[in-house]
Amino acid sequence: MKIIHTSDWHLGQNFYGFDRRPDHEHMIGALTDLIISEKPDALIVAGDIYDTQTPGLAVQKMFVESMMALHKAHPAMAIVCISGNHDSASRHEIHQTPWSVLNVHMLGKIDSDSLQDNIVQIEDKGWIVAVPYTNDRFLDDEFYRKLQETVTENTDGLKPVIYVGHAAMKDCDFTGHDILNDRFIGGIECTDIIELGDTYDYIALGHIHKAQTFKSGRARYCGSPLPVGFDEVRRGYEHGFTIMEITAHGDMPQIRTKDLESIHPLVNIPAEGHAEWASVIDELKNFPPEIPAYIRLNVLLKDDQMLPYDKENQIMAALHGKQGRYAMLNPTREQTARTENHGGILKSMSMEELLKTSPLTVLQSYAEMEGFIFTENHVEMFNEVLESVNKAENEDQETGN
Ligand SMILES: [Mn+2]
Repeated sequence: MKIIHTSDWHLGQNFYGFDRRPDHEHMIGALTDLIISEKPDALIVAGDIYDTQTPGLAVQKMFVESMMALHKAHPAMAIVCISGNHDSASRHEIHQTPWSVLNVHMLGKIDSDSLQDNIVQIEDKGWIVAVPYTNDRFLDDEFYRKLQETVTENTDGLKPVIYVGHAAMKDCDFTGHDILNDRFIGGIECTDIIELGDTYDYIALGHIHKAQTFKSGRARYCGSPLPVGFDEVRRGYEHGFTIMEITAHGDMPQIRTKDLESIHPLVNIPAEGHAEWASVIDELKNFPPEIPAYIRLNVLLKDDQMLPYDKENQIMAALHGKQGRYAMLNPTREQTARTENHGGILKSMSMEELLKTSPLTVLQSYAEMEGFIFTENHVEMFNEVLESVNKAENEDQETGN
């Protein structure tokens, strides 16, 4: 079985007032070409099709036309498309019936009582188990065990079984996602991939925009084909599509990637960290005129320095005659920048590392990132609170509560 794995298109994204439609059309064009040359048995779209739960009509039309183009590129190919946290699960399933005629499977929900409905058979090749994003608490150990049982009952044990999901997995590289502000982080919305069980030969994931393979090569986030934000172009972030091939149940999946070059690259000035206003404007003046980039300016402010009152004019003058477009200013106080490395440690931490870090260190890093200075007094107060929390917990355990 050969599949192309993609996710996190975020169609209709309002990007600092710019219309990303040309970027999305270019992405769909590249995917169409890839399907024509690879002729996969299935295309997997692992959630976050749209950027919002109520996409505009023109965006919905673009989605329908895109899916038709992808289908026509190789009509024998099945398409399995699940909803993500950005999509509306109900809206996702509205046209499920007509789509199914074209071997396009739109799955927005999963029901414990009819799990077999989410198992898509790829004729003579294998199965795809489609699990859309859900924040329902019923997705506990029992759910995955029940799902595995249903999969075993409905498959032959010879052909490969692929799991498709849209979820945050523990111990992944969350670079580009604001882990301290995103609700799903911190263990609350994180799934331990072990819970899924060993039935699946390849776990095709969406949600995390940084492409990465884990679980000894059996699980992969394909990543967003286009950078969705300016933090997704730093530190070796790659964007594109994943091609996976596997012959029999138990085989190792063979994974390849196809890079996608965005027609409007996202550019940070400076490329890493922050720089003072004059130096940022200089770099902007020297920016190659022929690159139609969206640009973020990362400005460092010292002491009580303010941004210049005519900043917009200076930016426009620096960009004069260039194809690059100014998207946003990202200023930071020196205090924050100086301690950014501290917060940076937190940002690049795996979930495992984060859980091993002392609560005080986590709080201090967070406070410093927010520009709040932690004094000895605060440390003392925090330790007092922590002590009483620990004490209460111990007492609970002793009394069996
Ligand atoms: Mn996403």
